[in-house]
Amino acid sequence: MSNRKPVTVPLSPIRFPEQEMLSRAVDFQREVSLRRSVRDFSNEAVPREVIEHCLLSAGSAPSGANRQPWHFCVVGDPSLKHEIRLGAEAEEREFYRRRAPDDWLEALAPLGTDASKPFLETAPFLIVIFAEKYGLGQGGSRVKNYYVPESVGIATGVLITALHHAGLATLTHTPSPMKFLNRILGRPEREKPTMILVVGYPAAGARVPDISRKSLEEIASFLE
Ligand code: IYR
Repeated sequence: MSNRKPVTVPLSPIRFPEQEMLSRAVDFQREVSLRRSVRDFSNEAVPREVIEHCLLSAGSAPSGANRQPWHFCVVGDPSLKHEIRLGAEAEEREFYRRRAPDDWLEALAPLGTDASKPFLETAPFLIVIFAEKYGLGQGGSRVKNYYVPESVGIATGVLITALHHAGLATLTHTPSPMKFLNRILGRPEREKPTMILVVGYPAAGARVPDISRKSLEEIASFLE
């Protein structure tokens, strides 16, 4: 057992009167409920500074033992995007033709997805999200990370929400398997790619599937 005392600093609390708290919660719900996964992107450039701030928001996510076990690879280079598209489409062709069981293909039918992923080249940025399986300490020793999938999942959620809040569209794309991303992007073996977040503006006239969200009663129970 460690008997080291934690070093502390004062909390900067954020608190609002109840009325304001409610209107903030309502406004936020309205805003995030407008987020949709977009598959039809414009090639219009996006300011890098906006992406940087959204990444810093993602980096503020809670993580196991504060290890912050994530790496975000921001890809804007057209030849890298092209390589990623080729790698992803090769895996996706296998997925749609062979790997996916019928029930999975049926579940995806309403979304109209297939193995063709032009948005991987059209969108100005692909943010490839890596989960750090372990860190590196002094002299290259392994430092254990904790709750890695949970931590990276939370950070990814913050990132998606921050990008949406800034007025950008995203798509969480998960070609499987994703190992090819380590090779293309030169990331070490101790980093596991978890998804490609496609970022940009929607194409003019973009349409999205007509889907609904579960009600509060379906997603939550109150035991008061
Ligand atoms: N990775 C494939 C298949 C896919 C899987 C799920 I679960 C989705 O919600 C959407 C697609 C693809 O990107 O097409």
